[in-house]
Amino acid sequence: MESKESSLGTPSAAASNAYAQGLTQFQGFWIPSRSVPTSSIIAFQKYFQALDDDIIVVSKPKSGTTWLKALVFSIVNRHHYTFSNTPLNSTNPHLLVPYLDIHLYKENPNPDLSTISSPRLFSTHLPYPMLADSIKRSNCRIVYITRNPFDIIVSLWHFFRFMDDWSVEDCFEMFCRGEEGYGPFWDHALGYWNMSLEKPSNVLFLRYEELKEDPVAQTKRLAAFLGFPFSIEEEKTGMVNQIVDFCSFNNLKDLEVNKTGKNPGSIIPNNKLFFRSGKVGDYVNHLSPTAVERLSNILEEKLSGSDLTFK
Ligand code: PAP
Repeated sequence: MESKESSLGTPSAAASNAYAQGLTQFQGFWIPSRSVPTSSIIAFQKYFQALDDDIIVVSKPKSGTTWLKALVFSIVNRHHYTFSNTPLNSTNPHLLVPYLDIHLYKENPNPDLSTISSPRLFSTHLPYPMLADSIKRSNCRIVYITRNPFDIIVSLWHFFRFMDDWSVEDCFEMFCRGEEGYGPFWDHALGYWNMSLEKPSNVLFLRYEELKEDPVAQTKRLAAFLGFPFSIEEEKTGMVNQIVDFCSFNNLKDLEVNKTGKNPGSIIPNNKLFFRSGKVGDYVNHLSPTAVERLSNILEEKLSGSDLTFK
C-alpha cells in the first residue's frame, strides 16, 4: 500500500502549498487525504460487505455527483415520499446518499450498516480498482457519472477557491499531470468504462452532458438500470418529468438547505458551493484554445485503444 505525498514543484507556490499538499499517492491514484484519510479507505476495503441490491453512485468530483444523488434518491424512494415531503427538501443530497470513504468509514472503521433499509444507497469517488472486493463480487449496481474534463477543471478550480489560492492555470496543469483528487482522470473513467462494457447490468456509465441534453430519457434509463423502471401509468401522469424538474439545478439550488446549509462534519463550508452554474461548456470562458488542444491530445493518447471519448 504505497503512500507518497505530492511533491509538486510547479506551477505556483500557492497551489503547491495548498491543494497539492492535500494529495497523497495511494494505490495508484491521487487521494485528497485532507478529506479522505487513507485509513478510511483501507477500512472500507477491509470491512464493507456489499449486498446484491446495494446502489453505489460513483464519480470523480465535479462531474455531477450531487445531481445524480438527487435523481437516484428520488427514483428509488418515489413510492415513499411526495415532492412536498421528500427529505431532499431539507437535506443536501450528499447526506442522503452518503460517501463510504469520506463519511461512513471515516467516522467509524467498521460501521454497522445492516440497519439501513434496502436498497442501501452509498457513494464514493474512489476508482474501480480501489473498491472493496465485496462490491466487485456482488451483484450490486454501480452508477458512474463523468463529465467533459474541461468543465470539470473549471468547476474544480472555482470550488476549491474557498481553501486554495490557486489559478485556473494551476488547476489545469495539475489535471494534465493526473494529479487531482482521485486522478488521473483518464484512469478513473477508463476503469468504470471498461466495467460498464464487461458487466452492463452492474455498471451504468452516464455523462453529465447527456443528462443535460435529455434528462427525461436519461432518467428513464437510470431507473430501468436501477431496477425501478417507470410504469406506463407513471410516464403518462408525468412522474419522470416531475423527478427531472425536482432534481433540476434551479430547483435544488433554491432550496433553503442548499442555499444556506452546511453538511455536518464536512470540510465544505456551505452547500451553496455544490451549485455554481450547472452549464455545459463554461470552460470556453476560462481555458485558452491552446490549453484545450493540449489536454485533448493528452486524452487522445491516454484513452487510445478504448472507445471512450470526450467531446
Ligand atoms: P461534488 O463532487 O463536489 O459533489 P458535483 O456535484 O460532482 O460536485 O459537481 C458539481 C457541478 O455540478 C457544479 O458544476 P459547475 O461548477 O460547472 O456549475 C454544479 O453547479 C453542478 N450541479 C449541481 N447540481 C446540479 C443539477 N441539479 N443539475 C445540473 N448541474 C448541477
